Amino acid sequence: MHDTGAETPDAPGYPAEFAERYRAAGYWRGETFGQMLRERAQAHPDRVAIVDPAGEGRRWTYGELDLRADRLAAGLLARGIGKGDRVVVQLPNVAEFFEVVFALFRIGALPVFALPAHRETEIRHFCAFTEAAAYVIPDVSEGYDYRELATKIRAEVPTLKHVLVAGEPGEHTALAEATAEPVAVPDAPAPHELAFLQLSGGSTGVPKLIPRTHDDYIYSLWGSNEICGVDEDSVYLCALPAAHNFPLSSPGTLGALYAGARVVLAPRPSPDVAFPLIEAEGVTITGLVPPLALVWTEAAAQTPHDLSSLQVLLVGGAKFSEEAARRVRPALGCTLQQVFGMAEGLVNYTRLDDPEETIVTTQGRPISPDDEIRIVDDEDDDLPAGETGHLLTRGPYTIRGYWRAPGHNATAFTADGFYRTGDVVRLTETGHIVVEGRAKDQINRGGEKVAAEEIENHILAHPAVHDVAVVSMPDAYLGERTCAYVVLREGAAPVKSLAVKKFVRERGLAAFKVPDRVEFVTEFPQTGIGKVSKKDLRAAIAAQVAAAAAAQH
Ligand code: AMP
Ligand code: DBH
Repeated sequence: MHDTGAETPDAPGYPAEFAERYRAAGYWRGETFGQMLRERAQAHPDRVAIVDPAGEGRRWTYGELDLRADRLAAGLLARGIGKGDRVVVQLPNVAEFFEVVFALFRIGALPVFALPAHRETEIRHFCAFTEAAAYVIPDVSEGYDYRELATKIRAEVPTLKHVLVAGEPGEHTALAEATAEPVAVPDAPAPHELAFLQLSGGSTGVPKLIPRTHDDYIYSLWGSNEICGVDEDSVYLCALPAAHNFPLSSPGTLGALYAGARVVLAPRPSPDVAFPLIEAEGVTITGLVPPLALVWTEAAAQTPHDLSSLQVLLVGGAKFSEEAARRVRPALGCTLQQVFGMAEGLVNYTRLDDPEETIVTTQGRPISPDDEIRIVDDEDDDLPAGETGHLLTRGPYTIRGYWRAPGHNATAFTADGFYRTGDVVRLTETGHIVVEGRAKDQINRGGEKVAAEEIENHILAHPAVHDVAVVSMPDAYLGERTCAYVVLREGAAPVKSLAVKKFVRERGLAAFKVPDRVEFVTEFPQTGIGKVSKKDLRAAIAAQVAAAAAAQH
């Protein structure tokens, strides 16, 4: 009998007393993803689960998804992939994403969720660090051939024995060829065990991995479903990249499948792709990052498509401005739900019946009555009610530590297990959270997180660069963009801004991590104790951006 959470030598689990409490309270239902899909398929085999409009258009029923997951699970087992093995999954919004992750869930192998934008440097790290046994890719997507990337990574990472391709496999193995007649799974995962590793946006040199259990994640799904009104009649449009924690779980595709609802996959989130899908499929709910929510709001005014089925638009991943939030209901005719979440756990929503003022001015309140929220000063002392400070949290679906990161965990969590979110927030009298800023060294580029240190390390590798500091700069569309302040080596030949960007891109990084702007300086402003003052750099670039904008008017 297991009485704790994620019992694994790789990641700190929930202490026994907390695990017991979360079970007794009914948050942890003792379900796994594998069973969950089986039960839905038995209850309503012919109901449509996944709509993938790409290509000839596919509609998989719950029965079909269940069978496909079983067949792929058997094929993976036959290839020697089993419980606890890591499998890096880098798929766009295609039906196979669900076939693959449910097959892995069933055998207890752990998907490592990469984003389609990730390139050589990130994928090499995920595969090497997790000692991945397999890597799952599309053939070509958005003009990029993932098979070539896989060939390179496979040559470099000795544990990586299998590359599975959704589509034309080239020198690798087609997913369709990797299936077998369903078998009984010898050592199926238990609810308290790990289900997958999610990525953190992070603030450190290399991205950290987030270990989530079946029990804790499934709670975040049904908790979200209740708050967002998702039931078996819902139709969820997945417009953001499916692997991201927001569209995966808030309430996302997995929440929708938990409810027995229908998931519609949008290959791209732009209105020209999404609006026809909303009309054709009767989409009731979807989630967007703030820049896309703005684009949709504007496009809705002149679209010929009928969007009247849409009841709820979730917006999160980055701060949604009050002005933009106010425009959602008039433009799209649906209820806005702000969502402030993190792959590490805690998710907050404004409620559907909150007053409009609360919906447009706050980022919501936690899913669970047992989500513990502390707002503290720099010394970890609790602040008086209503004051702005660092958000710490602990609860039934928030991790107690990153995967294989004891050193980092020692500072990322308090001694009693609170996660330091790095967000600076305050609480309203109604208990709603308002995000006021950020203490972590990260740039939030319209929901895509960029860890300053990661980019700084890459730029420092340039032979002409002596020092670098990456900071955010304000941007009307994305909220923030990245600006790299560079000090060149004495006597180095001049380097152009474009050359620095090219250098970063050629190191094989996701495009969203390439600095938007590069400024050359001879020294950095310093803080009192002689560290680089990023605060001053942010103020300087913000002033420059404002002056340039003023000059245009
Ligand atoms: P990650 O830890 O990579 O999953 O990113 C989660 C982070 O995204 C949070 O800690 C916040 O910094 C940011 N974030 C997510 N949603 C919001 C929101 N609605 N408003 C402001 N920041 C947000
Ligand atoms: O930004 C995030 O990581 C995020 C935003 C909204 C998230 O993980 C979530 C909801 O679950």
